[in-house]
Amino acid sequence: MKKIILITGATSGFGKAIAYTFAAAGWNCIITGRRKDRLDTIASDLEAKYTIKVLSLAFDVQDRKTVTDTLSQLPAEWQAIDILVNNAGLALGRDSFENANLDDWDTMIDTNVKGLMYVTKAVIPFMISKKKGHIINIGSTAGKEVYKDGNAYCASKHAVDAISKAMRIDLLPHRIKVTAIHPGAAETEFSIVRFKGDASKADAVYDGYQALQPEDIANITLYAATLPEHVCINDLVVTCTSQANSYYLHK
Ligand code: NDP
Ligand code: 8X3
Repeated sequence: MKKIILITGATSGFGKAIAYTFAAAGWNCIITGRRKDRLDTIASDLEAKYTIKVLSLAFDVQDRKTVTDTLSQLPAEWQAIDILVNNAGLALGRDSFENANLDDWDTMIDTNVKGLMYVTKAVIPFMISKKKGHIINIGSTAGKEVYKDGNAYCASKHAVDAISKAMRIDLLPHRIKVTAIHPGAAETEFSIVRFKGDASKADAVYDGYQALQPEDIANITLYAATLPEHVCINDLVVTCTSQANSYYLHK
């Protein structure tokens, strides 16, 4: 029987690369995100390229009721989820605390923290009934060190780090593995979203060095997901070779 992975934020960046990498490895994929058109295109492409099935579910992870209703009513053949990748997330703005926008703060915390918790809470019952499962949370180097003007984004990713530790303890009796992967700078749509469509600001983030690519994180996710049953990578910080941590990037 094919294994099932559920990936949030699969319309772009890491999530999309994770979907392609797992599909190529023969996993059935549940892909989610808000942009239904992108989900539909990706689903058709994956099913055409690989001998797998794809279920696409368009929802906003911030919407607690929709998340809960959609996931608790998954078709029976999709309920035996082996891996949940909590990847949906974003940064909005890069402003000093006193200048930052409260709506941006709300969106980051509602998406990166509360959304991750809503999705996980809805998926855990399926894993508990199987007495196994694996939750992979995409954190960030921003969840390890706070950098200037990172305020709420860094806080949200520190929360992902803490929530991952909490899940690992609480879910231990249910044999659910919890892995947190914390990437550094990676070339995705992240910066164009953060800078609200300003392509020159977004491009400048990746100028002068070779940043991580989505496939790098997808391959690492597949590695973490396919270790023997008794082995769990708990916490993994991954940067490109030019980056040491949130502060030191050699251009
Ligand atoms: P992208 O912008 O390329 O992808 C973000 C994904 O999240 C999209 O698929 C988007 O889908 C989804 N998403 C955002 N908000 C919501 C929402 N409210 N509900 C549902 N889905 C949502 O960026 P990345 O691939 O880089 O980001 C993925 C994760 O990696 C994020 O958690 C980010 O914080 C983290 N990260 C990124 C790094 C980087 O440098 N790129 C480094 C470290 C961590 P849609 O818009 O269709 O809803
Ligand atoms: C994304 C990496 O350094 O822009 O999480 O916060 S950073």
